Amino acid sequence: MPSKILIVGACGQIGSELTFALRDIHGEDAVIASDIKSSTSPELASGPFEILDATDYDNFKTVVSKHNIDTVYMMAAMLSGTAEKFPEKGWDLNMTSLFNVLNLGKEKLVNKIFWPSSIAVFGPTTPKVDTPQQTIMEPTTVYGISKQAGERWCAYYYKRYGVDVRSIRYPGLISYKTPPGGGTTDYAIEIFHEALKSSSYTSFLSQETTLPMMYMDDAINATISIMDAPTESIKIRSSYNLAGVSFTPEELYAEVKKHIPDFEMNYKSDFRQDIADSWPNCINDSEAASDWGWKKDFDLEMIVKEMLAGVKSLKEVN
Ligand code: AKB
Repeated sequence: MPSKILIVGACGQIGSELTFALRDIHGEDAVIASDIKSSTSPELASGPFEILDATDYDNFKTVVSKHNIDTVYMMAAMLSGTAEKFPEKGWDLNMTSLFNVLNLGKEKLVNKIFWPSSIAVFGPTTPKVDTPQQTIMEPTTVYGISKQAGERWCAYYYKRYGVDVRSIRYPGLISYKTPPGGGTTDYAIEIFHEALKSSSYTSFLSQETTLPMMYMDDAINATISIMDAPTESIKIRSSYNLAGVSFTPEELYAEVKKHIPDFEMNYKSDFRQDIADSWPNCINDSEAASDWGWKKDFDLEMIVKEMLAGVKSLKEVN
């Protein structure tokens, strides 16, 4: 049986688009989508799909053996906002699922692993501007602590057991195909849906909160590029900094308003403001560029155009 790719968390914001992209490259049958619940997306369900609880090692192992899996993209995670509401659950899901996939690598049941980290590994003591790859990391959220610890475990499993695990510190990701699940950067997606629905939006982050963001196409491109890169070019085995474009809610509002002139934006910060304030404004990703050729394509203007067209097309279908 030819070796295959497994996406864990395929119903999520990144997992769904990664599944479509990898199926385009390798063919539908070569990419097994999996999630803890069955998919409501006919597109996802049109290819092979497994119910998989990433915190259950035996369940994981069975799916891996059944499909002769070579490569796992472990995308299941509890994001920053939700994990603050359920700290122990967040820690348990994020760490147990990582250990399970790393142990599959250690047992040589899979050859290559992708695991996502995040800008949440940084904290209030980290330099906020041009945040270096190696710097002070004192995250103050459960999500950030789990990602920082996870990075250290990835580096440990690579060094000690030779597990080929690769990782990226994603900024806030902007996409329209699948809704995000409980992140601090979700305002930058909600704004498009509300702009088209009611011409007004109340941001849960203040107008001057600058955060690093990225369009999903760039994120998928980066994910596939790091996994396709030759082993010797992956010099960082914790996780690579990755930058897209940094902007504030106010700047995003101004760009959306160019397309929807009567669009109104209000601001009412909630608990996610503290989280956002602890993260960097913009990231230095020169090592991803020099080690495996990372380069972004989408700036703010392009993101806004693509998002408005994408969200509109969803509304026409529904
Ligand atoms: C979140 O807001 O929790 C995520 C992230 C930056 O990792 N989008």
